Amino acid sequence: MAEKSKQLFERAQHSIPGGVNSPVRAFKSVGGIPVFIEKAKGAYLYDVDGKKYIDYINSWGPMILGHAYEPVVKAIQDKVADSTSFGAPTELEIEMAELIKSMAPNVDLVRMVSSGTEACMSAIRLARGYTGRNKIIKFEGCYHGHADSFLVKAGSGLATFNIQTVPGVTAGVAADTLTAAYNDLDAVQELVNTHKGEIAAIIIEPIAGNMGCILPKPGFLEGLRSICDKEGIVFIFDEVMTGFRLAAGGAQEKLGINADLVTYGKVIGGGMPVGAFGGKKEIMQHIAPLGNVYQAGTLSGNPIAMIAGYTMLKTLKDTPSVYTELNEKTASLHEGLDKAFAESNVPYTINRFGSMISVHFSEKPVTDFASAAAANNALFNQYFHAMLQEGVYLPPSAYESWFISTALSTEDIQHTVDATRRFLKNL
Ligand code: KE4
Repeated sequence: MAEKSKQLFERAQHSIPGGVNSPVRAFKSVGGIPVFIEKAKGAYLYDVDGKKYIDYINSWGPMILGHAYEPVVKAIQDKVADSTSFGAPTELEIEMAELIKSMAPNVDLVRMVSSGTEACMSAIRLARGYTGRNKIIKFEGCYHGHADSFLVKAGSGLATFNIQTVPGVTAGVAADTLTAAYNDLDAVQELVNTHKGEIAAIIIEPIAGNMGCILPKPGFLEGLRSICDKEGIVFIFDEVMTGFRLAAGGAQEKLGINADLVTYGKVIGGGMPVGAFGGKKEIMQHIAPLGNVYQAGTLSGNPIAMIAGYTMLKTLKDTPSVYTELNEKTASLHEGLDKAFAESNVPYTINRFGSMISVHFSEKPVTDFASAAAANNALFNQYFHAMLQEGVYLPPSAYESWFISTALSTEDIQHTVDATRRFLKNL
């Protein structure tokens, strides 16, 4: 089984740390050998041994319209002949910025970068430069990329591998990152009282996706908004996962809450390396070359990445029914899984918002990192492998949201539910 993947994984480890270019791909927490992918189309991945999988990762979010979405593929093919990068301004970057502004609320100016990490890192630096303050508040289990300031009680791969403190992140940097539990507004108020006038920003995943999918309790985000208004703190929505996925206007639109700065990644690039940060002119105008908060990138606004992202976003903007379809498919998956679990005596809880969903083997509600960590994640790891055998590719960690694409069919959903039922029966 997976002979070629096994050989490739062994070979990869001689030249790539851990054999992968991003830790979450290594199956380290779920165990076993990562499958190496040959190609993908629509809702399906095909590994190097020819096995087909229903894909619930979708490149960790970008493949919202399914893999190898024709218009994006064609746009890239047409564009690439005119060179892959200029390092000089282009009209396409203006069109991309204008398109983002037409979709995202509260974005007067937007700067393109090449990853979600770069977007979040730049937004934090901007908030610090704008306020003249040093500290930030982030939430335990949220992941904002791998910039030093964020690697404190972070989610995603750090939670998966239980990395509490990251070697190389200095005590000085870590000291400027304050943390609170997700959904704990009192803890945030306490931090703000203790560090009066020192906090530049509160950064949050408005719907968290890096400790599984975790929803904000009613009033939580509204409470953070009012604390930021009162204290002159920059409120940053990290919408790298939720942006253009929950709605054309992301979580800001869906939840009706205004952020001061918003960061994007994943869907915005249609699978190409793109991130962005944007917000009110009053803040964004501090970014170089307008202001002195320096931020730069050789391949920022790269024409190939831009045409891929522009084609993706334009499709999402022009076809709002995509969001209804995504939500309906996710609801139907939720319903099917719920039925399968309810028939078993296995404790579980399913969290869902829009097309983000996660299954937790927990009898208690999962509302923050502690409750996600307290679930029976060893059982999740067993579930992961049982589903992989059944040709269902889930994120290889209980600390990840599943991602749905419009390419998912009713049959795919039914197979996922049936495979889950078989797993539970065989326990
Ligand atoms: P990137 O630098 O990986 O493009 O984006 C970082 C990031 C920022 N903010 C949020 C909310 C994110 O989810 C991410 C990246 N997400 C992970 C998956 N949970 C990327 C997968 C990986 O690390 O390989």
